[in-house]
Amino acid sequence: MTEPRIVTVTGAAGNIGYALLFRIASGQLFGPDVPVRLHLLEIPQAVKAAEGTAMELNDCAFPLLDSVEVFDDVNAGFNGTNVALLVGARPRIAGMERADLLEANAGIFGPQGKAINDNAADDVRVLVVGNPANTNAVIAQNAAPDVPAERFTSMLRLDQNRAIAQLAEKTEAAVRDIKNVVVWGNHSADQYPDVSYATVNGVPANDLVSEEWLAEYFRPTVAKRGAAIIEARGASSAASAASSAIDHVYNWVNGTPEGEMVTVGAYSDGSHYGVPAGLSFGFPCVSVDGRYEIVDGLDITEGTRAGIDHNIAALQEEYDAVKAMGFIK
Ligand code: NAX
Repeated sequence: MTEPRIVTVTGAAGNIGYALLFRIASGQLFGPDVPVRLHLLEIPQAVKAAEGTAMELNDCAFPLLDSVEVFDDVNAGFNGTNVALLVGARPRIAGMERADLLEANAGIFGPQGKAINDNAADDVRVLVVGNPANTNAVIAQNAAPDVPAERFTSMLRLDQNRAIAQLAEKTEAAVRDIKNVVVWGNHSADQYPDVSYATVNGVPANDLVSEEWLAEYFRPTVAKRGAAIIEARGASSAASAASSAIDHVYNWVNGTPEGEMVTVGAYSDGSHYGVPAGLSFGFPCVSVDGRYEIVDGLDITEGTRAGIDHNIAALQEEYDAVKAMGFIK
């Protein structure tokens, strides 16, 4: 057994929180030898519900769960945090403009970033799930000048997993036989799911599927999957989002398998694929020695270039909007 790790989950009483917490407590976030201490951070109105979830977590008698505490104070909630999963966010309600949504969420992710800066462990790793995830990650990162910028990530892994599932179905392959699917850019319908580097049982995916299928079915299906889930379930993706958050952090801490890259909403320092500095952008990454590194030098087709550029424009617009509101220096 190693030292227990503190994991803070915001929005712990929400749908994703409920699907996520039990998997963390059972040891799937770090592995079977790492005990966890869970901090459940909520807004005051949802503390009672989070306490109910804490009771259930205790009732599971997970051998790796050392403690569960519920907080509504950000500084206490992030005290000593090794992994922060920022799930809670303000949803878009009818009549809300995009600018209102960005501002409402900046008011959440700014203070959370500062609280992480001031209270979390030196090795803190942050994954932003709450939407708009990429820009929320930028806001949190800007409020945390003492934390290395690359420790703030946003979640594109669900998009990657959705893309793998579609490719597996089309090629009648097992998911485990598919490697190196990438989703560039924004966790929104703007994203660019890309099979240029993907293999299916070692065969290039591009040899197995047509550009017509990619353009007319694959890319729109993956990009609009969130809306399709809402339409079918009457509620947004929860278990699949939680599962992808587990994948993201597990690989970050334990490494990516040899020869495989995964998609991370990673901090751009301006030196990769023409993405401006400061954006949180879906990039192909490998995890080496506990750090996600962007994979450079991939051949970029004309189609991929257009997809990347489209996402740069979308994310730069959000960045400029929150900067004009004063949330980014
Ligand atoms: P829910 O509405 O079920 O839960 C959100 C929870 O966050 C609520 O319990 C609420 O009280 C809490 N919360 C709100 N403000 C908070 C704050 N300041 N501090 C702490 N907690 C706070 O939403 P859920 O279905 O769990 O989804 C959560 C977020 O994930 C949403 O923004 C959603 O859009 C986003 N998603 C992101 C995905 C991704 O791939 N990046 C995919 C799934 C999901 O759509």
